[in-house]
Parts: sequence; structure tokens; C-alpha cells
Amino acid sequence: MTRGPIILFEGLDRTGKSTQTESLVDALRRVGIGAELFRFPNRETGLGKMINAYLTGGSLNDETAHLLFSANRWECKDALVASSEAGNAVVIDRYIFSGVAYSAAKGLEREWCVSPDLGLPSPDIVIFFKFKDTAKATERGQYGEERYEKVEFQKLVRHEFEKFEEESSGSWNVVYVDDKPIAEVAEEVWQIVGSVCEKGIEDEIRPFQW
Ligand code: 2DT
Ligand code: MG
Repeated sequence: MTRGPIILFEGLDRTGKSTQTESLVDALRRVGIGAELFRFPNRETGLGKMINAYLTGGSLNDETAHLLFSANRWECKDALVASSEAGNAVVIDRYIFSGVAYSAAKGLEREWCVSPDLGLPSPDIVIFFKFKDTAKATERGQYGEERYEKVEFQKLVRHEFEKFEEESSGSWNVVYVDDKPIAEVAEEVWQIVGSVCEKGIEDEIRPFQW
């Protein structure tokens, strides 16, 4: 059975993940390839509404917030698997690595942070959006409105993401987004994913391990 690839976009706030994931889904559909966007946190579900309240000023202890984000991925697992198996390219805007990076940046133990996500569907391709200069993010629109959008904290999160990048031994695709026009980033993304989306994936979905 050929299934659609699971393509994950990770990165700090304001790197353009939402813009690029939406535009990739549109581009795929325009050339006749089925595609579906999953975005985490998914703020539409019951758990997602609790997460939204937390991100916009509510209070939860760090462990509880972490487990809510993870549960929010688990509740979408069946839909995500079904979409890939139906042949869609499954495009994901943040996932496991955001979950661990933001919580570990707050000081929770990394291994503890990974454990609730073990077994979730693994991405086939990871694209990591980065600024060469983290402070660049502050120049972009709407920065600073939500809980984590502070330069010092973003530096810690970046460090956590980079641990995963290193552990991937080169399999993560790093795209630098500083000052690049949206179309240029989209073109780089297409170079990475276009042919895989056309061909599909033969292997079964792997459970996430660490
Ligand atoms: P968006 O700005 O992308 O909506 O994310 N976050 C996200 C976590 O702390 N843990 C997670 O598991 C996920 C998926 C990153 C809102 C914020 O939520 C953070 C930024
Ligand atoms: Mg955000």
C-alpha cells in the first residue's frame, strides 16, 4: 500500500510555519495531490480550548500543560493516520519536537517530556525553520502577544530544538528564513517534498521512538 508522506514543520514562533504549511497544502492540491493540514496545538477540540486559555494567560503547572499538549496530539492520531493511509500528504504545523522543546526550555527534564509522545506516528520528513539571528522574530508581526514570545525564552527553545536536529544526524532539513521572501522559502520547501509527495511512501507509519 502506498500512503501519503507525513511532513512536519518545526521551528520557533514567527518563522513562517503557518504561512508555509498552508501554502504547501494549496500547492499540492493545485497539482492534484491530496493534502491535509494538521496544526498543533489543535485549538478546536475540548483539550485545545484548555490549551488556548493557557496560552492566552491562564495558569497551569508546567507538567499539566505539557501533558495537555501531548494528549492533544494523541486525540488527533487516528485522523492523521487515516489521512496518510488515504493517500494524502499530511502536513503538520508543530508536533512532538515543539512539545518537548518548549517544556524542556522551562526546565522540565527532557526524557520525561518525550515519554508521553512515544508511539505517536513519526514524521517521514522534518523541515526545521530557523533564523540565523533569533532576534529577527521580534521584527515580524504580532510577536509578543502570547506566553512564549519573548526573545530570551526563544533562545532556550532554539537550543532544545537544535538537540533534536543534532540527534537526527542530518536527516532534518534546515531552512533559514531570515529576510527570505515567502515565495523563496516555498520553493525550498518544494524542492524537499515535491517528489516524495508525487511518489508516496511504501513503508508503514513508524511509531515515534527516541
Ligand atoms: P502556535 O503559535 O504554533 O499556535 O503555538 N507549544 C506547542 C508547546 O508548548 N507545546 C506543544 O506541544 C506545542 C505543539 C509553542 C502556540 C505555542 O504553543 C507552544 C507556541
Ligand atoms: Mg505562536
